[in-house]
Amino acid sequence: MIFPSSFKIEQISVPHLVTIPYSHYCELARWAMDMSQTEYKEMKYMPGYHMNVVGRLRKKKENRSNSSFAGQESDHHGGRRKYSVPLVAMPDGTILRDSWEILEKFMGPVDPSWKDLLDNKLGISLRQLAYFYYLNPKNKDLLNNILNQTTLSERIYWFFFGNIVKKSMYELMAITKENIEESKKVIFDVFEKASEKLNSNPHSLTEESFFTPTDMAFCALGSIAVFPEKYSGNTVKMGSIESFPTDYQEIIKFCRNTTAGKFILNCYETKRL
Ligand SMILES: N[C@@H](CCC(=O)N[C@@H](CS)C(=O)NCC(=O)O)C(=O)O
Repeated sequence: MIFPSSFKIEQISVPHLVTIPYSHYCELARWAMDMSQTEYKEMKYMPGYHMNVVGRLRKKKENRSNSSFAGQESDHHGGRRKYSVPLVAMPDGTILRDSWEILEKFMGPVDPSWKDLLDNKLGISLRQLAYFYYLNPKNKDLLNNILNQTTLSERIYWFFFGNIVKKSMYELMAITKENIEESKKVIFDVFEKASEKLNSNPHSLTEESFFTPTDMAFCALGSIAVFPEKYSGNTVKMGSIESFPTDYQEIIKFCRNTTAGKFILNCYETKRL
């Protein structure tokens, strides 16, 4: 394909999920829509390229979410929420504004204290960690693998503007060596907390005996720490972990070996379509 698809919200007849396809917040939204067997279309964009479409859909402030956003890590102004994905454009003209509204609409309510921890701590820290490795020029194959799955115009855009986009991503998400150490601690802490809970109830992070929307949120947002085979329902291939830098592989192997990591791998294996 030469250009990514675009659409007019007034003309759609099924929900349109707008994503940066490899994002774990977008994966949460996608999994909720897949699992609820909703008919929908996914509109995928590379960072930078997404701003035009998303900015148009979120022009009105009421279409911006109040949950975490890329830039919160660097104390960026909340106006950045204008460009946040995922969102779902509904055929009636309304917008579901973030992964949480999408999850709750299609799967049901989420435990509020887990939501806060997953949205503001785990999701942000894992994004910082993953971008730290994916954007590093030393690991250019990781990014190239993602770019190879996009349209020609996005690849051309990244060829010319990639370095500018990367620089602004580093600043926006405060991606530094020191912050990565802090992110790792947060990730391991949340995995430990989830493992403790799952050791007492192997079915769910909640009191239920089945897979709840809260569990889906933990699995999708935590997936970037364990890279399950069916990540993204195979919408995007992230590359095999053997090709990742050794220190990144070690973090993944460590997380995979925790009770929480095993839970994520198992839920992906048995529940991800
Ligand atoms: N709390 C939001 C977080 C969404 C988020 O941070 N999305 C990132 C992708 S991981 C994003 O939109 N980045 C691009 C940008 O902000 O311009 C949600 O749950 O949807």
